[in-house]
Amino acid sequence: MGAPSVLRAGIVLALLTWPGSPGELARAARQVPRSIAATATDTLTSPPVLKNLSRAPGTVEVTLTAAPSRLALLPGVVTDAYAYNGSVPGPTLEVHEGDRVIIHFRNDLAEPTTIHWHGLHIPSDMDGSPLRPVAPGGHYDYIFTIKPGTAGTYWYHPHPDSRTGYQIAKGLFGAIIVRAGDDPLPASLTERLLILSDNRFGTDGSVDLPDPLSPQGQLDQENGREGNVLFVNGQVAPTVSIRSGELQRWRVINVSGARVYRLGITGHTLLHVGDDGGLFERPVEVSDILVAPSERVELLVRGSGAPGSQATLRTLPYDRYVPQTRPKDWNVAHDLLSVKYSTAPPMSAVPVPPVLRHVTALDTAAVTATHVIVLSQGLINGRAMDMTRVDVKAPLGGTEIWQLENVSEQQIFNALRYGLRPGETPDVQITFATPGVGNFPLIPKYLAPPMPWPAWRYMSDQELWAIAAYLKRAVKPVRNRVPDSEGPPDFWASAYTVANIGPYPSAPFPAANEKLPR
Ligand SMILES: [Cu+2]
Repeated sequence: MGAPSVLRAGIVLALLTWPGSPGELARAARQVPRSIAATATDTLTSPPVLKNLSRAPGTVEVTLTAAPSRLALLPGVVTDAYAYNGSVPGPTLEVHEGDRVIIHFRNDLAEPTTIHWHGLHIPSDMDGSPLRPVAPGGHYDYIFTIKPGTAGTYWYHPHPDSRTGYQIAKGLFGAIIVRAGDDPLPASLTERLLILSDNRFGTDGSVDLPDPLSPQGQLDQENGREGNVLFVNGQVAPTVSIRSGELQRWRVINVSGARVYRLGITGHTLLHVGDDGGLFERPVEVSDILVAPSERVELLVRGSGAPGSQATLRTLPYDRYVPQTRPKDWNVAHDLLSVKYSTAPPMSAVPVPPVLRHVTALDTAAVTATHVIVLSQGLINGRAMDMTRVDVKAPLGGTEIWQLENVSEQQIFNALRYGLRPGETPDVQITFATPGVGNFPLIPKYLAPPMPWPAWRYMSDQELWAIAAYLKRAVKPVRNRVPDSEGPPDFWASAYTVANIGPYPSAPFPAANEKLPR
């Protein structure tokens, strides 16, 4: 097939986290927490874990099939869905750092699909990009090795050209957990996986995916498609148990197409211990936390309530909308999950390590290039996605600063873990550390959601992929630049230097007569 365009950017980033191993905190290798298991009073269930067919040490070999399924996604109603191995969410892929992973994938859908391993640092031909569709009835073996230092929470989903949002809305998504040999958090903690999704259904139970030209379809494009039914692991308002004084480890993944969650538990604060790039250096105490589409967070939930009491995990109001299309209920909190305290007496507090791992900042003195990335209505630097064109070439091992400018009228949720408000211009710093085409960050401190971008639903998946190709590489806000530029940046002229990056195959942008849309 043709040249992999943007992906050939071959960009891989290194982040601000170079995990060290805080020896004093290191724990026995390959310990798996008492996890993800429900207790007698939990109604929340977890997706099944993919069965490892291999007996070879350090090898995880599994089979995954995407197929149409008729499932009761809503109680009492049968929905024509898509499912991985028959379940929504799909089964969880659990691996350890260093594992060789073999996934025998079969596509039993009537349309092409792929599996994208969101956030994992793997070769591009193994990452299920739109460039490598698996035909209906076809199969593909995804084979990759989990890099050291990449422990964390990830997810997988289809990434075919133009149909990504559709296929995820139909039910194709699942969790990935990469475990560390030296996880600093006690393995004795109850660990929970919370996959947050939303969806909308017709009266006949079908997934509501309206014609893009219909009023609802246009609203979906304007705001991103939000659903009115909120699921946790495919369940509506389930219950989890906790004991007074207990410390629980929650891994949260937002697989929703557009909904931004602002999570809080009534009467509780949360210890935010990790995100897309795994554990932080230090826990951060928060009252609530924003989780954008595709983002993952790790939380420690402390059972500060009294025996027998109850609390609620809710998503709190967050205004990411333009006034004209703001949903009526945007300022209402939605319940996601009940947290029920057992009547057992409080247990003694479990200490949280003050330092989870060592994180080394990137060296800004070694920056090889600075790029201005202007995000506007469906375009990056005025250009639409083209899979045959290469937009960025980056030197292997180089570190670059990318200035992201949002000149659209909406917030853009991206690699930076927060909304990029109109006019906001953070810098991000990236390093290119893995050879190859369209590779993924060596250590993904922040990864962009390739598909479900609230402000970018105007665009085709190809265009979204173009943004992803840029922003997946974004790592660390370096500083905030004065939002002085609303016109086309002097992008290639100043940022692209042959000496640093090598010859570029197409004309510089912008040409004198090109203007960014407003
Ligand atoms: Cu993804």
